[in-house]
This record gives sequence, structure tokens and C-alpha cells, in this order.
Amino acid sequence: MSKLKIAIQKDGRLSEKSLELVRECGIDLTNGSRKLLSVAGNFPVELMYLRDDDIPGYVADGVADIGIVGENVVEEEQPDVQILEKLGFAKCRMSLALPRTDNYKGLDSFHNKKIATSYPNILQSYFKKKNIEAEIHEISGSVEIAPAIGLADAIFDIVSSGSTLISNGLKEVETVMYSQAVLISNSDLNNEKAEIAEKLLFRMRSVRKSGKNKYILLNAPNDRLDDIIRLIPGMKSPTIMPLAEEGWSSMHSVLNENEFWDVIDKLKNYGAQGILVIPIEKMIV
Ligand code: PRT
Ligand code: ZN
Repeated sequence: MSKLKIAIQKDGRLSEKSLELVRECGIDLTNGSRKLLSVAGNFPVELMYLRDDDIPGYVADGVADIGIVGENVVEEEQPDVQILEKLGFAKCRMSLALPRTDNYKGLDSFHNKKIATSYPNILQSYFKKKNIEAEIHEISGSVEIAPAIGLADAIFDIVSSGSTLISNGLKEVETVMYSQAVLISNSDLNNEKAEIAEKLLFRMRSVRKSGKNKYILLNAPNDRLDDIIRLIPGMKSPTIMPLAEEGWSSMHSVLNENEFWDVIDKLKNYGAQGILVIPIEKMIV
């Protein structure tokens, strides 16, 4: 039986979360991590550890079958791959930034300016769309120091907290795109591999879904049960069990983390007591 080859970043911002996601899918990486290759003991996959920039190309060429990489790298390289899923980590944006003291008067300020970046293709197509003629200088690494050393007038780079820009005397003036880690796939997987990829994707979705949900148990007076069921309907419908005490029931349901405090406040108003909230490890819908 063939194995699905998964490419993840060897050492960088994506590595830990990528590996964690694979592990949470129940994949047991027996011979350790961070070698060139590791084989799973209990699922037909092999992990390849690569530089993030190489991942889209290897997936496009079929050296790897699927991979985890930043959307920004996919957008820059335009490889022939499919994006299967946005994974919700390594979120950042790609922005244009100028020296703090420059007077910014809109995109036209970039006309005939020198801009340093490691992402020339994304910037080129953005400027083309906006009809800006600028000189794009491709440099790899430490883009943020380019204006200070006179190499460029502005930069186009990845921004997350923005502190790198601030500490280099720069200000972010335009956001060109948002990025996060994505799962990409070779567009021509054979049936066997496509089936494994599908199973893995199902597991990844279950893991990600569970992270946002909590299991909730509570006791409630019977005459408020309808209100509470409307508030937390659960996956299909909640479980209700009578308590030994007359007129009360125990209820089990699922609660989304984003509405957590709002729901808890309302539950208290409905007279709910003994509320327990428990993390969910996996959620199969
Ligand atoms: O060695 P290899 O080539 O594999 O790694 P790399 O150094 O090229 O990439 P790496 O590990 O730095 O980043 C991998 C991916 O993480 C990127 O392609 C993005 O998709 C994503 N990501 C998320 C980021 C950031 N956040 C980020 N903040 N990548 C880089 N940065 C840089 C940014 O350029 C800035 O210089 O981190 C610096 C700090 O950002 P602030 O704004 O928080 O100060
Ligand atoms: Zn890289």
C-alpha cells in the first residue's frame, strides 16, 4: 500500500504547530521528528521535513503529496497545487511600510520608489492591479533594514505584531494580503493517496472543530429547560436526564468558545446551577 508523503517545515514558525496538528490526528511518529523523514506507525503517511520555500514546488512536482505552508509562499510561487484547507495558525499579513517620518499620501506615494522585498511577485501583481510603477528589489532576509541603509525607500514584508517595523523606524501603510498556514495538495494524486488525504483532512477538521467547542454539563429547573435548549442546542439536540430531586434535570450539550461568557451569563439567569465546562479532544460531526 502506498504512503501519503506530507511535507512540513523543518525548523521555523510553522514547524511546531504543523507537527502538533499531525499528532492530534492520531498519527504516531515513531522514529522521532526533525529528521529528513519520519514514518508513521499507525497510518499510511510519511513526514518530510523541508524548508518552507521548497514545500510548494515539491508538492507540485509530486516529490511530496501534500504539505503545510504559509499562504504567502503559495501566492508568491504560484505552484500548480490545490489549497485543501486553511489551518488557522501562523496568521500574518503582508504590508507595505515606509520610514516613520515620511509623509504618506496614499498608494501613489510609491510611484518610482525603490521597494525591498522577499516577495516580488505578490508585490508586482498588486502594483499592476493598482497601476503603480515602482522599482522592486528582491532581497532575502532582513528586509526591514533596507531603508535605513539606503538600499530602498520602502519595504514590503510580513507583519505580525508590527514590532519589527517599529523597532526599525518604519510604519505600516498598506496591507496587501492576509496569510495563514494552509494544507496544499498535488493536483494529481492517485486514488489510493487521495483517499488517505481525505481521511487526514477529515481528522484535521475534527481536531480544529473540537478546539473551539466545550462540553457543558449543568443542572436546571425543568420549567426553564426550553429556554436553555434554545440557547445551547448542542450537535443534534442536548441530552436531558432527570435529577433525583423533583423538578430538576441534568443537561449535557456543546458550547462554542466564542460565545462562552455570553452563554454562561444567560444560563445563570435561567437558574442553571452546577455548570461544568470540559474541553473536547475530538469532535466528529
Ligand atoms: O528556514 P525556512 O525557509 O524554512 O523558514 P523562513 O525563515 O523562510 O520562514 P519562517 O519560519 O520565518 O516563517 C514561515 C511562515 O510563517 C511564513 O511564510 C509566514 O507564512 C508565517 N509567519 C507568520 C511569519 C510571521 N508570522 C512573521 N512574523 N513569517 C515571518 N514573520 C517575520 C516578519 O517578517 C518579521 O520580520 O517575523 C518578523 C517579526 O514580525 P512582527 O511583526 O511580529 O515583529
Ligand atoms: Zn523560508
